[in-house]
Amino acid sequence: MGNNVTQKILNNHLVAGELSPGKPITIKIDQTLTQDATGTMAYLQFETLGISRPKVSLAVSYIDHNMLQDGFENPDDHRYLSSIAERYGIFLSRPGNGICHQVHLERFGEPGRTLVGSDSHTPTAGGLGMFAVGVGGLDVAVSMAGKPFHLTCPRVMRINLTGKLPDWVSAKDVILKVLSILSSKGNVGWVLEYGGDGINTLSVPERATITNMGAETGVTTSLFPSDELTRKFLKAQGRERVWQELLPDTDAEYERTIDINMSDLVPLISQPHNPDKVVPVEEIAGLAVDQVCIGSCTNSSYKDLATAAAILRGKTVHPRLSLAVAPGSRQVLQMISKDGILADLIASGARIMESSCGFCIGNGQAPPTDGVSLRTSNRNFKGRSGTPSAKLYLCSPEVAATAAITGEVTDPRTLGIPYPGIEMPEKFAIDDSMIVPPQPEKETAKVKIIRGPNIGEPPKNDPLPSSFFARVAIVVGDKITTDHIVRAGPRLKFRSNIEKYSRFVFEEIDPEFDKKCKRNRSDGFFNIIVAGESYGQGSSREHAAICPMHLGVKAVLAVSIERIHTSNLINFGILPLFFSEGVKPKDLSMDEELEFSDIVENLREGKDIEVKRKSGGKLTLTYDLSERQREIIIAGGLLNYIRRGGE
Ligand code: MIC
Ligand code: SF4
Repeated sequence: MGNNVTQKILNNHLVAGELSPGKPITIKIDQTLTQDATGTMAYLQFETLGISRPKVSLAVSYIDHNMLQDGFENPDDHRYLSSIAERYGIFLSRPGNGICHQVHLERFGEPGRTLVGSDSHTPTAGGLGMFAVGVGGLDVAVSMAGKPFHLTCPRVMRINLTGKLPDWVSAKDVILKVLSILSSKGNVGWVLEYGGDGINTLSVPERATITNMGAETGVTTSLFPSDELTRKFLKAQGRERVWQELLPDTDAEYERTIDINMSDLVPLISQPHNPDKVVPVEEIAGLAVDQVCIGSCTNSSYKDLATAAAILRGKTVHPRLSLAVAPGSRQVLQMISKDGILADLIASGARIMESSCGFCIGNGQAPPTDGVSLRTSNRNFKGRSGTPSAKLYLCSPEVAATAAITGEVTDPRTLGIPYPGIEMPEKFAIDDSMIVPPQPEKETAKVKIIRGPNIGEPPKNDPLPSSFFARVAIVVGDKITTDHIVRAGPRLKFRSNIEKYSRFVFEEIDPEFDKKCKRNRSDGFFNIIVAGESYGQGSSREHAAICPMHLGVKAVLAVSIERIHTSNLINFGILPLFFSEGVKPKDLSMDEELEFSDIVENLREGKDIEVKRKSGGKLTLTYDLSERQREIIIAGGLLNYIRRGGE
């Protein structure tokens, strides 16, 4: 039996374990990336590991998320990150150089290599044939320390693309179609591997749109083979030397296959408040729109912006709405400014934003009250935009630009103009002057790390007590995202200060949560979070585990928990537990008191956890943890575990 692309890369990087789906394995990591919003915490933890230089072939620190600088906190974070990069020999992509995933694709990604990044959209690099996984900051720090990366050997699903995208239908519609089939839950442990004749019509930036938003299905990663089109992209980026062919064997096997004929696709749109609520655009045509935002790591390539500009050329943005455009990288911005595309956008009335995450993470451009905002980004969770009552729709640049002219959701096929049909450029503008490369170690050993007053301490935790009392501090429903747990937007500036950030945990759901947790702690109780399905969906922000840890949360009891968040909980010593048959989250109530006994012994023996309810009766809780993961929790988290010599 032959190998698929995923198996080939994993085989080449396997350190320990057996490549059998569902089994724990460790792999060698070639590259790491961080961004500023998760990076400060990643590097605070990296510093405690006592390593003088990263032990991976390439480590890049991007500053792209937190750019508003409405106070000293963000610029202090940027300065901390740049001093860390200089001191430890890490590439630094300076503010203004672009969104991490777009820049990584352009300047650093290499087919056949492994990448971990402290951002859930790291699989964007899968568009180049990389095995790229989004993880928490601590996992990146540990990878930089040269430790192999632990994961569950994935099941591989082939997404078989045939046909060719019709005019006005684009790569975004492919991934929206995939999301409509797979939904955003129940896909933990899978890899989506794209194949079929249809991929020969998709350029690398288009493939990257697809692998990027694959994150919304909850899979481990998504990837394309590396073929002649990959070579063409790398050549256009002046990096043909890193190209290698990587195709599945003709007799490669997949656990599941989904066929999508791209010729049958129509423009799609995802409705509030989850990316998987996908319908054809024509179904909601006529809906009045207040805002259009084009950009984000999903759709901010040269082609995306050139397509939008061609649609907008000679027209003015509809009087009802505001159009924001954020180019994905400085390379994209330089190119569109040289060939007049930027001028077209400006002439149409577009508001040109910095090359950064911006609106996508609620860093400015909040929509009006109850506003309808059409975005080319990948997440439309409630409140993410900064306006809790806003309704976010996710669509392609074609659909977004069309709505910017008509003022309402409009099927672009009805516009009556020829499809722009923009090709990927033969040559991209290459200018790495905003990327600071590492200097020799002897020259940087004395570089001073600059910490502003908002840069806190790396998180600390005690080992898990074997027996303790806890109170249910919150009961939440299904699909609670990390945006619900700890908001980004205006709270982003506290990413390096756990003490402060912790005050805002669950602020939209229960503004008293932190106070309750603190009160329970002073009464001698730990805290428990009770949740429904798909808890922790979305971002990789480990703060969604660190802040609860800081507030004395010892366990999350849920119906199911998403992959990255599960690892983050484990990394910070919080037990991810599941209800046994027949019990539901709503069977537990707020403030209910629970007694946990002999947990450490039970965990070591792999036994279920029995909890005594003060209200009477018992609760049996289960878990799905490897022996190593159990030991990490017992140690009080990954940092403690490693300091004690754990691998
Ligand atoms: C996101 O899109 O939610 C983010 C912001 O990029 C996060 C990381 C973060 O919270 O800093 C992600 O996707 O991991
Ligand atoms: Fe940035 Fe948005 Fe992409 Fe996250 S999803 S990396 S916030 S552009």
